[in-house]
Amino acid sequence: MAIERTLSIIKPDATRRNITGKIVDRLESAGLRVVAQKRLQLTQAQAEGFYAVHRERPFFNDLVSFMISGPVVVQVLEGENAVAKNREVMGATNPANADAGTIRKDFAESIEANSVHGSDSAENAAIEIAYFFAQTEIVG
Ligand code: RTP
Ligand code: MG
Repeated sequence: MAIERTLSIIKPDATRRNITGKIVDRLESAGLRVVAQKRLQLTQAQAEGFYAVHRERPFFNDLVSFMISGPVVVQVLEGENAVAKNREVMGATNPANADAGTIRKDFAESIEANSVHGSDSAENAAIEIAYFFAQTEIVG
């Protein structure tokens, strides 16, 4: 199996509730390793750039406002099939549809304030990792 890297973001609803450690525990317990991590207050421009693919979606402005409403923790996760593994541990976008035992089922507040982001493909993971991290900041 391929060792991959993926970008994870612990969103402002989770930093606000002081549950970043609980979320990292779920990721590590699933076999994902945190090989880079920093806490950031995103600017509007950073959040808009990160979510540029959603620019035309009706929820775009609300999403950007939410993502700059407090600190986030951005992480690079490494492990076997890290992209799919992380998505599995996160659960469905809407916590109402998320499987039992997933991060979003257990911690998300709503479809928007859903506690975590995870890259949706290996290709996007590479782009998203480079958006936040220099190579020298990633220590595997
Ligand atoms: P993410 O990108 O954050 O990992 O989440 P995702 O792939 O499961 O969901 P995506 O469709 O990429 O949407 C990105 C984020 O936008 C917010 N959202 N709000 N109000 C709404 O209907 C709505 N739909 C999506 C969520 O924060 C979602 O994670
Ligand atoms: Mg997405």
